[in-house]
Amino acid sequence: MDKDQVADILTEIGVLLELKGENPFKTRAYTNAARTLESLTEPLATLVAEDRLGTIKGIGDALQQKITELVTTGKLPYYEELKASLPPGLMEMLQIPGVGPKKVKALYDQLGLKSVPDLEAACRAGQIASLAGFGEKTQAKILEGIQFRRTYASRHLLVAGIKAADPLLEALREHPDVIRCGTAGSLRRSKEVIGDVDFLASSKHPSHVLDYFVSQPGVISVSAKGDTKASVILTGGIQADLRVVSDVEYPFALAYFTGSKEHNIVMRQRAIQRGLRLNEYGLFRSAEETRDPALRVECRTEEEIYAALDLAFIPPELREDHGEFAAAEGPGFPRLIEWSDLRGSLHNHSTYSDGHDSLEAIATHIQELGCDYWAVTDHSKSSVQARGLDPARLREEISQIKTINQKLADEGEDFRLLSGTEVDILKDRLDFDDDLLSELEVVVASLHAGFSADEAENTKRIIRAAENPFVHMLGHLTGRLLLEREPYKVNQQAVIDACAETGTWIELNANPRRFDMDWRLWPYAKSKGVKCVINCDAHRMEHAGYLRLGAGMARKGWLTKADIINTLPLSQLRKALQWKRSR
Ligand code: DGT
Ligand code: CA
Ligand code: CA
Ligand code: ZN
Repeated sequence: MDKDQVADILTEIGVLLELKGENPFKTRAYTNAARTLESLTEPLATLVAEDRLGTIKGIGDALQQKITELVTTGKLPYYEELKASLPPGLMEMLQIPGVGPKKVKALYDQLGLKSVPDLEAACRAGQIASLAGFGEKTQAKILEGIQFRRTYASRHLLVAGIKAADPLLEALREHPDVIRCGTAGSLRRSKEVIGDVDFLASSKHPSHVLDYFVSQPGVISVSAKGDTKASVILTGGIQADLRVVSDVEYPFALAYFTGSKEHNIVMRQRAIQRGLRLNEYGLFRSAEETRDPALRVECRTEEEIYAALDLAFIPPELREDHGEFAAAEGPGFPRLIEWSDLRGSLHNHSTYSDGHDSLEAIATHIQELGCDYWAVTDHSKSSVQARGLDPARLREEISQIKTINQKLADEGEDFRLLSGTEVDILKDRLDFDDDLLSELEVVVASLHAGFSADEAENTKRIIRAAENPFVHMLGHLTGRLLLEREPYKVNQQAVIDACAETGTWIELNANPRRFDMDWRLWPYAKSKGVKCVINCDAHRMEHAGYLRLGAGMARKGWLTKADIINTLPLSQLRKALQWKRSR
């Protein structure tokens, strides 16, 4: 065991002794010894081997013995026994802000609380407030701390990160001392789920920028603040880092902190092969690690860094070491899809099923947004919980859509609603028969309920849906809900092959909880010639904004405008909707 591992155990012993109510001198001896070890300049093993531990101030006989035991055997029965004598949940209780060993001991001794869930329940029952030394305020604070920890310790949807980051980025842009700024990390790479948000800024006065940043309204607490970096918790419990660098360093820091780690490793290797060193501070003409400005290869932008390593610029979304280097060494990248290329969404809901808005309201609002078309694909009758339509209601909806479109035409508007359905894939058939499907302009087929635990069975059902000549596309292929529900089992590659065979499109569901089919599979689908449809699956008009997120995810899947059906203008879309039916 090295000194850091030993120090950690001594610190823990100190805490455990405090929880046991040992006298403060004894507990402090352990904590102090841990600090001393951490600042040692020579290896602990040497001190032990030469029997010199006793010469260090503050390490008495008992401690010498324990440290020696840890260094030589890697074990300490005294520590194991101490740990076993207390409920393991107590250590976790200590991680809640404002709850120290004294409080944990009181809670354990007086109320028998052994874990964070125990503590939460006691707070809710109002039992903490009446304990000596606690009170209402402390109780509320503990409860808040528990909830806080639960949220920010976890991972977050991309959309939550963007929502939290946008106002702060706006604020940074406005600050007079900020030269350049942006987001980095997984958010910039458009990962579907993120750990934390990374901001980067360049400035001549980092401390001004940091002071300003931590005092923004979106910042609910400051976890750490130094000369060039701050870590904070944003509204919604998302952790964020801001790093402030010089403007010369900015492009290098941006590339480094955008990652991914895997991408960075390849970049660094390429630099080394060229006799250079790449790190967060720069690209240096050097054979070893350095940050000497005199050796820096000047790059004003990320583009210039890639060029210096003989690479085409790699869009941030592709920096996952998923084949981007081969492309960047060769021909470079085609122009990836931009969200403004999208002209509408082909899977959406209205008040006919479980949507929030009426057909009229949808038509008015979506047209104002500048879309060319919007398919209304309400649920089919088996989706009872989503108020699925029976054939009669669906025909009623088709007729109302015709009326609305007629009115639009009379007013000289080009925008159109498209009639459709999101038809349930049932065990051995689709929820509507082919006659009815043939009356609809857009048919999305989705597996909603009753999927099997058997991958082969699910795959078979979905492929059968793809084989139906009236099904244009498959909706949310795996049914996953990010951070909530695992995907059901399905052989996605086999489904893609079947879609290639039958001329069926696959949805990229742009709902930020879904992003399904996953970006990792799109390069394969593309190689098979399977087209993508980026759909909002809107249940409210505001969900039209998902198109932007969906485009980010499609970029991550290497897709271009030509790969995506809903970039087509209405007349061409109508033709495309006939392809499969006329085969
Ligand atoms: P996240 O926050 O878990 O969603 O993922 P990232 O990618 O945002 O990771 P984060 O926030 O830990 O760090 C931001 C970037 O900094 C990361 O994408 C690459 C770079 N980075 C961080 N640690 C390392 C490292 O140990 N080695 C290398 N090469 N790069 C690193
Ligand atoms: Ca991050
Ligand atoms: Ca980070
Ligand atoms: Zn739907």
